[in-house]
Amino acid sequence: MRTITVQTLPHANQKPGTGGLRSRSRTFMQENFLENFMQSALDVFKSKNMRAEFFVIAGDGRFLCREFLPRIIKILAANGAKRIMIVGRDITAPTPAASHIIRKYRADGGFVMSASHNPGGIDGDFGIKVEMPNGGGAPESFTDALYARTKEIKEYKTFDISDDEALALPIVEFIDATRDYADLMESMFDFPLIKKWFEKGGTIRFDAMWASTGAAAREIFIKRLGAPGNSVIRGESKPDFGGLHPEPNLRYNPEIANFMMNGPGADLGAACDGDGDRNMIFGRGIFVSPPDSLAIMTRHHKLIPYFAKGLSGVARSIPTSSAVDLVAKKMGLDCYKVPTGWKWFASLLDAGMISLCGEESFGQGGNYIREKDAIFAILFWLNILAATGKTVRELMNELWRDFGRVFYTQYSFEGVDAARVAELCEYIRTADLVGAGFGKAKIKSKTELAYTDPATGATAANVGTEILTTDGTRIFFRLSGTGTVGATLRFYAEKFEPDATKFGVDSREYMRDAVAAADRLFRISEFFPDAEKTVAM
Ligand code: VG1
Ligand code: CO
Repeated sequence: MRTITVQTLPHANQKPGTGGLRSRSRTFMQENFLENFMQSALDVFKSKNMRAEFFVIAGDGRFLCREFLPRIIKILAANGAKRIMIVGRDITAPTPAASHIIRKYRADGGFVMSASHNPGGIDGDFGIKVEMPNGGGAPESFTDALYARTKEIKEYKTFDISDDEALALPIVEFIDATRDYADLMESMFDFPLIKKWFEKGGTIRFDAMWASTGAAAREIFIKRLGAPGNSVIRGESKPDFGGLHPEPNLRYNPEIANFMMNGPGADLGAACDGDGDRNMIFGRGIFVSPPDSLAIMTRHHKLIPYFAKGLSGVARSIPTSSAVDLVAKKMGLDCYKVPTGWKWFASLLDAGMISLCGEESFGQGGNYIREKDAIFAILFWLNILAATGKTVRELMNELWRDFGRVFYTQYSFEGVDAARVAELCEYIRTADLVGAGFGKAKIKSKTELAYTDPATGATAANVGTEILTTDGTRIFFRLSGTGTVGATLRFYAEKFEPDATKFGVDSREYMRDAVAAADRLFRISEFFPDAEKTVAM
């Protein structure tokens, strides 16, 4: 095989964010953009003395996945890879399935071609998640070194062979994208019990949003569990996700929301994102917020065969509401709070400190892999429904009755002017807001949060700003790290409500005054007079 060394010039903006490197597809199509990033990643593996011989390559099926596959293979091979395992011939698999395969086959790491919930297609986004031997995203120590490397790269190694020859290299093997993953799910949940629940008429409506989970969902829900044949919708994989923005929340998936809230509905409604790590859950006429979903999972974990012996601890991201804290406290479980990004859970999972965790952005997962997992979360719910015989609404009512309800809302200003965002952040950071009015209440504290990982000692600065008020509202605010245009600001607001007569109120309605007060406090209409507010929940 002929290894060649190609001269290259650095590309700007190859800094990985919350979940890998993301850019416009057209940016990724620039000469050597992909090659520079891949070579830099491999250089970091080597500089950190990590083994770099066996890699898994996966993708969520979006535009460029198939085209980039042979180019990635050539670079890995030219850099000494001895084994390359590809998840599915069509490069369409959920990220959690890739995480499982890295772990199961003990690979040295992996590359997942996905920009997750960002739209796909030539005018959409592309991305690469760099995965570690634990099956989780690279920590900041790795991505910082990777970014530094991309700024000085001068050459990369590749094979001088055709794309077809690359795919046919003897070190390349293709494995079934669904089987290992479905087997794993079957080993964790009570499939016979869920099967009976479907036999007795239980129904699910699962929306794959034309992305990566359709095949796994059909295999698991319909084939193995016997759900009705029409349970999976938008289940074919399309390179541009049919033009959808595959982000399961109330803003970007009004279809499933409408089907579940206004009928005809199903016993369980769910949707997932582009790469199958996020999920949105509904019962008949009821939306379950992700923080509440994590609280329910924690509360009922003993019903899941895999968790029957108990949890070592739980964790949530800092922007997630405190609903799970209340449950964990009563159950005597440790509850950790980590910065945004699944890698912060991964180190606690590696250390055995937690076995279940979740973030507000529609993701939960456990210690069996190192990524969040949509189908896992949906099976968790199915298992609870089947084991208790209760409805989603009954389970939610019980949660609120026993612990109180933590009302929660999340909204963003997406792709706004980065310079204005910098000004706003500076204003919030420097303004003396403590004591300022907040509706009928006052601001009690304003804190810039930093974090030290209790397992590894790794630190994170700029986690976000937390504002507490005298009426018990918590506002959290941070910059997104997954956008590809301008800057995206995220706001999170929660308030604990013990009064049962108020539990039935819609959370966006309940939080309306607090959001209006926060907008005034942060002078949002001055900074972003025209920006649309994206309300996720
Ligand atoms: C968002 C979410 C975060 C999630 C990340 C990756 O990040 O807020 O919770 O971990 O996306 O999700 P940000 O920085 O834009 O807020 V995904 O589904 O890659 O894998
Ligand atoms: Co995702």
